[in-house]
Amino acid sequence: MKNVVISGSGLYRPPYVITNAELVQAFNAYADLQNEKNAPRIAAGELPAMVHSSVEFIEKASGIKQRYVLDKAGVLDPTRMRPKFAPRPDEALSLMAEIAVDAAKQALAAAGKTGADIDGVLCAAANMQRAYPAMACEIQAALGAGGYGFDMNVACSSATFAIEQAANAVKSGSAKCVLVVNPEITSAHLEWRDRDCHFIFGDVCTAVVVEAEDTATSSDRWRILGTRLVTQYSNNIRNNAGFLNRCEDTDPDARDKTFMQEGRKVFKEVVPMAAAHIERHLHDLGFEPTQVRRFWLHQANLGMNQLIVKRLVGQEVGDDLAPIILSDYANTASAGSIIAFHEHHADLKAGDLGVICSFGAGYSIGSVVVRRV
Ligand code: CO8
Repeated sequence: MKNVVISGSGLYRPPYVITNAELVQAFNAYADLQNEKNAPRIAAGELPAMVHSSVEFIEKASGIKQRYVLDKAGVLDPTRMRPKFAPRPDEALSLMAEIAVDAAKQALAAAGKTGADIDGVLCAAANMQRAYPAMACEIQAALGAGGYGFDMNVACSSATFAIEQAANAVKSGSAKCVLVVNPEITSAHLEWRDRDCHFIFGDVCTAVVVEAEDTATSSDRWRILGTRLVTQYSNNIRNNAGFLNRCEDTDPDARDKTFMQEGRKVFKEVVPMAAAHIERHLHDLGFEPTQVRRFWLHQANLGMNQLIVKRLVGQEVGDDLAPIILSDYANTASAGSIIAFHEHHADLKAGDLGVICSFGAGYSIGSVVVRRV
């Protein structure tokens, strides 16, 4: 079996930042408008009044301080509360493909490759812009890549699950050089009108190049020592938007057609699952968690990441062992652990061991154990 490496990564960062203060101001203005509109029903006890959000709560509960978005004005307009994107003609590059191509070109440049070197494109993300043709085919064409492309969705674990598919394709010889790209336009599926979750997500796109070690020319190579995926069905993170909605005659704007979660349950159930998963994966590869130089974890909640690493290494650890990027980016679904890897690997030395691990809806957990070549 060939050795397989991650030989380059890229990150597209959207042009706009929304701070917690800006977000809370817009949410509170929306809540005031709703309360005014519904005043008679609230007075009659038919509806609860909406309660204000708070910057202090958001930072304390999640560690998130700001998020990047593709559209700011629509999200912060208290009469709209969602991004506004102009529809594009079928002949134009679609929005998801546009940000994917940006991140992909950076990853290709880092790996010393061009689109022509790519013979597999996996577009892996928590949401796809359309049903078909696959986003991956459009991205493949825009990059001038050959081979094949397909889309895959395992929510927040889409990127790690795709890295396993890419590594297996290279190992088996069905592809030589695979691009994994994660365009996460989470702002379009976040319920900005729900106080419990309006602060959670941000937009971004990440990309990595996966190829055989013997074709890699980049000086920045990470040998994939092993990948492990697991899923366990749970309704605690759910979104019922789908192609059957119009046949069910349901309201497309109903609460269940955007992101919903039981955040407390997710926290309690996923922390032990993720810690045990990483520990077992490392053991099976002959390592102890204390030998890991860096954990690039999914970025959903600061406390969650601190607890997972504490379970693994037995003590409180700082940013050096498990870097946190969600303070700047918020939860970027499957891109979170890849942003952490992209921004925080340059200081590691040859021989250093690292773990990329995602966890999220499904539930789904994916770990990728790597060593710097
Ligand atoms: N401002 C002020 N107070 C608030 C707010 C707010 N915005 N929201 C809630 N509160 C109040 C509540 O009303 C409650 O008050 P009381 O105690 O009086 O009832 C109190 O704060 C505590 O509320 P919670 O118990 O809900 O707060 P937590 O401490 O549990 O924190 C979190 C909430 C931050 C959501 C936390 O539970 C968490 O982060 N959990 C983990 C979540 C997680 O990991 N989710 C993974 C989802 S990511 C994923 O898989 C991707 C899915 C696909 C993405 C699709 C794109 C959109």
